[in-house]
Amino acid sequence: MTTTAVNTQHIQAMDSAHFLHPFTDFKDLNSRGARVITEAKDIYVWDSEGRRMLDAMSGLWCVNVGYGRKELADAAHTQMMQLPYYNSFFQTTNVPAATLAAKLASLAPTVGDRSFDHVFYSSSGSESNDSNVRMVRRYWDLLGQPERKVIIGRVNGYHGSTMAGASLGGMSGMHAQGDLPIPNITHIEQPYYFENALPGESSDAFGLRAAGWLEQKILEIGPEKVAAFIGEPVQGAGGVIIPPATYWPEIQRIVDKYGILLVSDEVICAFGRVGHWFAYEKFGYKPDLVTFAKAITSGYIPLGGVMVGNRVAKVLIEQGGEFNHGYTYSGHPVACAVALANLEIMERENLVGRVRDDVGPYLAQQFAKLSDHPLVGVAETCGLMAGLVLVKNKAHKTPFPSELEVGMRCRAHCFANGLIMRAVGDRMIIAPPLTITHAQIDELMGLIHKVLDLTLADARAALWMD
Ligand code: PXG
Repeated sequence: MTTTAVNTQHIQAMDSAHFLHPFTDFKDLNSRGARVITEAKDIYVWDSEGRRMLDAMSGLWCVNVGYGRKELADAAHTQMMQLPYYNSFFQTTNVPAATLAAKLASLAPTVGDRSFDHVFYSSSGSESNDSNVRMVRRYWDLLGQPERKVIIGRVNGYHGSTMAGASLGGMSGMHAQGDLPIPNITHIEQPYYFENALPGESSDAFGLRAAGWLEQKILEIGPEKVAAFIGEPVQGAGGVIIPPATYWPEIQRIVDKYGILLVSDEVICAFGRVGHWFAYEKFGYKPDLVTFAKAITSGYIPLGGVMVGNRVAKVLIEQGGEFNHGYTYSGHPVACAVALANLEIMERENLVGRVRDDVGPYLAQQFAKLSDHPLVGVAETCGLMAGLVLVKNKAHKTPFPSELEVGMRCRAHCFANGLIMRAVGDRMIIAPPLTITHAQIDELMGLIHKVLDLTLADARAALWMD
């Protein structure tokens, strides 16, 4: 790959002077200068200094078909020349938006009495979750139960960064800035076995106990006031927290018992990440609303939305009248055309089946070997997402004091060695493109072993290890 000639310092100077980055300490970034990414191909990205990095995060959990797909660029170009934009507000539609809605309805599995025949479009995961709040409230109003207002989310869940998205999520750092959560949103503890299980508790027993926190919360609030529960099938931004197998079926039993709506936020997990088109199928539950974004277009262009299950859709359509909610870009023709081309690639290359039956199991097998590393307390995968925990005492799985920022040190070694892997505290996580080959997984594992060895050497030199 030939990198485009870019004057790094010039870009960094403009960036520092004018671009306020998301989730960033502005002053700190300005003191060092942003990394300038200039090109990408397959599973690799290049920076302006010509350094190649294996992108084990698919951008930000998006680029499921990998970088450099001409078909997606062609789909955008063709659609832009034909109809670059038109709104879908005033009894109007466009060909890609209607076609994609039908396609998504055909891909979303029916479970039990729940089918997904309808889509509400937005441009991001955050907006989609705002739409969820609007639809959930509208649903209960229309059913004559306006007192059902409370939505329950989870600590360390991530549902976006708008007022509603950040409120539904359970990130304490976000809540601390800006008086969040907004009223009528509350949280239960996450199903994180490594941190929250009792000594000697089995994973299955922990899963049931963690789901039970939902029932406790519902009873504490009063079931007649609870509107919905929202959760990610596997928490992504929270650190690839994979729930025990017993967790979701028990959540389903509880929401059914109290008649509350279930929202599955699949912004990360849908479109093959866990080996299914939609993750609720893998985990055995039947949501009413399913949030999607990111990989619907493999991140090539912004698009998000909500799959609206028949329970909610029926009420909104038959009893609702006008729904006073929507976005300029709801059903954007170019974004929908790119999504259609992206889904076509995924189908043609059987990327979902490949994750389920081939590269997912291969990654699981290779990743499990990391458990032998002296620094690793736990190493686990789900499809093509994986997380490992860095610990100071392997036998007792003792964490490092958080102020040592061992995860950030490990991440620095990643960047220096051509690997993009995220640190969430001391949990290192990956979610590579679904196109990754066995040889590339081997390359990835070699890099992970290398950065773990370097981090271990640092921790030993600083006398941090037990
Ligand atoms: N829901 C989930 C489950 C997400 O992962 C959103 C909603 C919000 O999507 P938008 O498109 O509004 O960003 C997300 C986004 C990270 C990280 O650090 C993860 C996300 C966004 C930014 C950073 O892992 N996920």
